[in-house]
Amino acid sequence: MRITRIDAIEVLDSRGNPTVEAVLQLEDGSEGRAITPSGASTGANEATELRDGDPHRYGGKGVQKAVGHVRGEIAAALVGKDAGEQRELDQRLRELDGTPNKSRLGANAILAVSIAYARAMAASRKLPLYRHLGGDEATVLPVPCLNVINGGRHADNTVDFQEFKIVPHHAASFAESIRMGEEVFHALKKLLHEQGLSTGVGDEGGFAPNLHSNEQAVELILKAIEAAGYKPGDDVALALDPAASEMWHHGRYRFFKSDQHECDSAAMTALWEDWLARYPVVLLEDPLAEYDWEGWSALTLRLGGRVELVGDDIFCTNPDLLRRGIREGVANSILLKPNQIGTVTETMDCAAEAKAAGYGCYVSHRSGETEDTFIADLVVALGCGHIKTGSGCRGERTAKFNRLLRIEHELGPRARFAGRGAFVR
Ligand code: 2PG
Ligand code: MG
Repeated sequence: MRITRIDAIEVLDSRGNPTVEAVLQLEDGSEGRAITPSGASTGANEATELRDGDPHRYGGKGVQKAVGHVRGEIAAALVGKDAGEQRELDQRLRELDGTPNKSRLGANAILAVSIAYARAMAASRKLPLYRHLGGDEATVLPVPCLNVINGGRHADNTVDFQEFKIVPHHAASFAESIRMGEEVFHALKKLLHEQGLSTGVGDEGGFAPNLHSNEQAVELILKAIEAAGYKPGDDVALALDPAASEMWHHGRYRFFKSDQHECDSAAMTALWEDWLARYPVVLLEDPLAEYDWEGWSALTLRLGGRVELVGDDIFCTNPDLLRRGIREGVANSILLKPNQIGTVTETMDCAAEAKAAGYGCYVSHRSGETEDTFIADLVVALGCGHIKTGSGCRGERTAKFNRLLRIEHELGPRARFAGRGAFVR
């Protein structure tokens, strides 16, 4: 199947920053379109998001160069050719770029083309995307982890930790799980309102009130779970992403938004051990910084049997970093963000390596998102059982939930909800 057209434009993400949209057509008329998301609390080893740096456009954040690379070099190399399987197309894109971190053409340009190709091929095969990527066995719907309180770099409040998530895992279906999640989300809104706290939302749609401590966020959520008629832990558990790399300050952890106090890696680990004893937490992402490999190993040894420990910044969806983590006993799960590595194939390969090593895989959005729902299909294709894609509101977040609701409906009796078993330890 030959590629007949590749085009791109600059569109907007949920923070109002420009990003790349690519569209790709095949000779049978099938078309695929994709938009690359964008992170704020990015890992140091992520593939390069190419920005123009021209202060006169979008404060330097324009992506005209990346768009130009899609329309120019990438189109010139691929249009008129049979690109073969996804793996071949992605390999071609990597060779064309020629750098280890996709810094020449930009991972934002490359990923948009990679996903657009997957969509075009799925359309050509007349298959839904999850099935095109995951085959007949792609029938597992994930537990959604809703980020209902935002802090850290994602909100303008006094909360240091970035994400406080609810995990409605005791449900018969994805649809039921989402309903439970939304009920808790609305109960939390009511509770915040009653306590005179702000119900304005942060970048990922979670509430972003000023609180007197990080613990208060957890306490409020536990109350909301009960107010919605559920049992904390049994029905709805908790997941956290403190995004500890953002707290890293000269080898220590600084509580940079609340009281400015600092502690070392051992004290941070002790804090998490204490929280795990007090709160029904099933997943802890980036509990330590990406620079703290030793601390991460020690923490994994201590807490790995009790909770899913997800490496986001420390792995950056990168197989080399994941391999180091497996060797050094770091984490027991990996966060999968396609734009951290830059192609569909590399993202799926990373998941396969993680699974082979007994690690969990947790599919993720970025804080800067769009209406693109690729990750919803991806999580079903991988069958890895849990996803984070924001809170209970904001269209760019609910777009992924809505896509998963449609997939569950389409699968009918074949659909299986991952439930509690989705979390490794
Ligand atoms: C994270 C993400 C997504 P960002 O830290 O896991 O929630 O944030 O996209 O800003 O890196
Ligand atoms: Mg993270």
